[in-house]
Amino acid sequence: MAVRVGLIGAGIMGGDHARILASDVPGAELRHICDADQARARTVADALGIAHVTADPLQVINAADVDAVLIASPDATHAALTLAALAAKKPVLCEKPLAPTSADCRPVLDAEAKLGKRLVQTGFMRRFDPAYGDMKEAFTGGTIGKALMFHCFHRNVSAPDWFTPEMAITNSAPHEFDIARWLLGEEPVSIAAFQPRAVDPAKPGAPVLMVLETQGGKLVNIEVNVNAAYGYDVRGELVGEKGSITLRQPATTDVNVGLMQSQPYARDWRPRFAEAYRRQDQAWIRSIHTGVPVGADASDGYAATRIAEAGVAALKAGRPMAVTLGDRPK
Ligand code: ISE
Repeated sequence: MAVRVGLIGAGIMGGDHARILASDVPGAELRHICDADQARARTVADALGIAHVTADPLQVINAADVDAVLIASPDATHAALTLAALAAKKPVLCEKPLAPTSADCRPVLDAEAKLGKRLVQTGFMRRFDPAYGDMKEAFTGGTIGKALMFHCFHRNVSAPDWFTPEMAITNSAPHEFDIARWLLGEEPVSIAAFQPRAVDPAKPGAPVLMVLETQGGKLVNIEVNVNAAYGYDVRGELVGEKGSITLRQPATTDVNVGLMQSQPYARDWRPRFAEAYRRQDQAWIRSIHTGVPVGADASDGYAATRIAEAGVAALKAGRPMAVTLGDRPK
């Protein structure tokens, strides 16, 4: 039996998830698509043969022919729509962040705990990325010995028009907050945040440099520059006592011409992490068939948002802030 999916959001991520579910995920059937922009939703539906188009997300979540919900609407809607999916007792893959504030995440954790069953997967797709997976396998296999530092660069071409100055920390950096927790297996205990005085901090996407310290005394430095201009560029290097492991940019060709060798950068995260999204969505549907949850859960979504809140506070205060992840229900 196929898992019948209701998709909420037909924008940059909703459209990509629709394409992935329709073409790369055996065992999934996309039945409903919802977006406030009906024309946009209709365009995706017509291209992929999706039966139902609506502007009402609750109609999708509660539809009798929807078994599972994928939320790819604006960040501020994520928690409320996830709560509605939990109320309908339907598995939900919610794009990151779970919510822009930890206060909005909390009811999701409590509602799921009350159900006594894990139904929420938070869309930290880098956990499914082959390169990060190889990095974690090498590290846990002892290749580089004890981890000391994790260097992260997260660069976008340019900030979208809906991007606010804080979103470098609350919208982009949660990927690094989550992948660092997943990779190191440790929680951060403090975060410091800086911005170059050469930039206008009020400019959406102004660069932010953060340094986290973990329970075990490891350092994670994260540069987020959403106006990098030259390309979409995500880098990582895990440094240990015996060596380091560096992410390689996925490339299929080198172009050799005019005494130069070059490789293209992706324009945005979709091609850069295409395999991660594919594997994430396939694993989600497989988990619904098997009943064995996978990937980041609601508690991971809460943790990433808590770290982001501390990062925003640290930037404003001009000093390191403690990261407290509180008591999270199992
Ligand atoms: C976006 O929401 C993502 O998830 C991308 O991975 C990230 O690079 C981008 O900055 C975010 O806005």
